[in-house]
Amino acid sequence: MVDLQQLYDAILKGDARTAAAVTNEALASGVTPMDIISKYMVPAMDRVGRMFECEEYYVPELLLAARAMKAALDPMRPLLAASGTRATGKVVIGTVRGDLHDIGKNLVASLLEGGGFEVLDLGADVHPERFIEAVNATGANIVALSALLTTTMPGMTSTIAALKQAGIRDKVKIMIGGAPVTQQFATQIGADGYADNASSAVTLARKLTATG
Ligand code: B12
Repeated sequence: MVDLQQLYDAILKGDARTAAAVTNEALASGVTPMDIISKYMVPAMDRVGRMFECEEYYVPELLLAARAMKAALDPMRPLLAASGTRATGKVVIGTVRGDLHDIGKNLVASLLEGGGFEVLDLGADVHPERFIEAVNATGANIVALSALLTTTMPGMTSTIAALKQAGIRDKVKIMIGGAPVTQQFATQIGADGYADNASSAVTLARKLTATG
């Protein structure tokens, strides 16, 4: 029986090899990606966040934990994508300009794929113009924006303004998220929806693309 507590500990210690190995073992023994993500990976990253806040961890430890998260997420991607039904919509997702945090955004992207959406992930530190190019190139019907810093939240406002300026705001639904983001902020900047975690992001994306 695989001990998933080891995955939690590996993320905490920034041990990417163990994180990947335990995840592979868990998947092989039939544990679902959603259980691994929600019961072990997200709680581990939350703990890392708290340790950073009380100065037990510094930026190098955060980077190692982020690398371990990625190593655990990678073997799950094909499974998440395969579990999806036919494409229900196209999503362009990215972390806004100036912001390098991509762990939560990656989880949202993977779960959207798992939920049957076609996802183009533009990465982190994405300029508004890049979102516009991607929407035009793919015909996406959802733009998903992530921000983890209070100082980069205005990047969401300017991305929406740029989409308006380019004449494509009404062709897409815009959903936003990230730790400092709130429903109130979403309403204030004219986004179409907000979700506070990756599973709710999938529910929201389905709601936003539902017809009739
Ligand atoms: C890991 C981390 C880093 C890593 C990021 C690595 C990476 N590849 O992502 C590194 C070391 C690079 C980093 C750097 C910095 N960080 Co940092 N970081 C964190 C930390 C500890 C965890 C973030 C995380 O991954 N959480 C786990 C994921 C799963 O949660 P999440 O991102 O919130 O995502 C979930 C939801 O929000 C939602 N969601 C996310 N995106 C989206 C998008 C959509 C569309 C939807 C619907 C939902 C959604 O779903 C996700 C999954 O459930 C947080 C602390 C915290 N408690 O959040 C600080 C934190 C965000 N960082 C902080 C700071 C200050 C910084 C730095 C400025 C530090 C510095 N002095 O250099 C730099 C800034 C660099 C930059 N320009 O971006 C502050 C921000 C303070 C603020 N209020 O603005 C925090 C809050 C720590 C703190 N308390 O001080 N950081």
